[in-house]
Amino acid sequence: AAYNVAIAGATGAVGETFLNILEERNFPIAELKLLASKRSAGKELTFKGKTYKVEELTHDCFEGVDIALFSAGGGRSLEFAPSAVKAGAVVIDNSSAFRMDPKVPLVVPEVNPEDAFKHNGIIANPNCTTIVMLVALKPLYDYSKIKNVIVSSYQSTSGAGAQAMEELENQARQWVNGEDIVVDKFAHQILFNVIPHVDSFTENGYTKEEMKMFNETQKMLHDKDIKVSATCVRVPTLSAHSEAVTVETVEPISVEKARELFAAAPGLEVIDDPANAKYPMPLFVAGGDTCYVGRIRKDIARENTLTFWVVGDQLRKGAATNAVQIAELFVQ
Ligand code: A2P
Ligand code: 11C
Repeated sequence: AAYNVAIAGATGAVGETFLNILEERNFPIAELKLLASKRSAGKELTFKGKTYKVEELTHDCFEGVDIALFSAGGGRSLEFAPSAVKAGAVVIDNSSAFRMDPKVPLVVPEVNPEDAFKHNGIIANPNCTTIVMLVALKPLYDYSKIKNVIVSSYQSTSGAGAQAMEELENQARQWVNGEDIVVDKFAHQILFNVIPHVDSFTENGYTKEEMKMFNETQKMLHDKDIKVSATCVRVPTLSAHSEAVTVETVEPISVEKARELFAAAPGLEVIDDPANAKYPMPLFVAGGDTCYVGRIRKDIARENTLTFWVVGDQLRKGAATNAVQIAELFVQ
């Protein structure tokens, strides 16, 4: 069987990655519809050597669509996803709009694939930072329950969209040319800086991004006892998010056991040879679908606690690849 697929937000950073992933994985597509704002209507994009014209995202553009991949911002998902569902499509939504809706499954195929089949038309793709962390936490969780997680993220500029990534490149050019640095997408200059502020702040002092890691982890593992305390930080890298994770488990897990569990987990590889300066880094992880874990060690400050470093391409595994993998669950 082949499916009629629509991509809402096809011109964005994740949208472009959707096209690459669908092509690389040879997803069975009958017809492809590329949707974006009115500004982009008529723009041409290439898929498998064929040129497609971008159309405006509207309520009645989903006729005959089987699978609609949304990554055009939460507002667009809230407005247009119900129209896609009404037209008979299954929506896989990359925004945060529906993630905590109890009627909407939130899925990472390596973590909770069975949840995908309980959908009512919409399946939510988790936040990229949560996905990368969960791919690594799942094999540990299957061995021992997890009490709590302390995580600091090092998030690439492309997580905030294609224009935000360009802002870093532009600031580098402006700096080299001795020009004024233009700040637009981030609260501060990102070049030569780190900004402990991803998404907006909430009343408890955490940002929305940090609370996504708390809430989405509980939802996907179906475990309200897991508490995730995150500090999400934007760093001047282009692609791939990195995370320093400290996890306290109910049962002790030795470093050797953790390495074995990580190595056997789907979607995850271990690069952990610090003596030879081998550990995962965003510069080398970007462009792939695997998450990499390294710096695995026993925490010296707390009992039953492991500390490690995990890196994953957030536009691919953190967004587009994960969404296409969800679609593939239905193709199988
Ligand atoms: P457009 O390029 O026409 O603005 P990113 O996350 O990289 O910033 O991309 C956002 C994506 O969402 C783009 O494809 C963008 O299209 C799309 N988008 C933004 N606003 C709208 C809108 N009002 N209607 C439809 N698509 C939108
Ligand atoms: C970032 N994680 O890096 C964000 C982008 O909830 O889907 C994705 C936000 C989300 O800025």
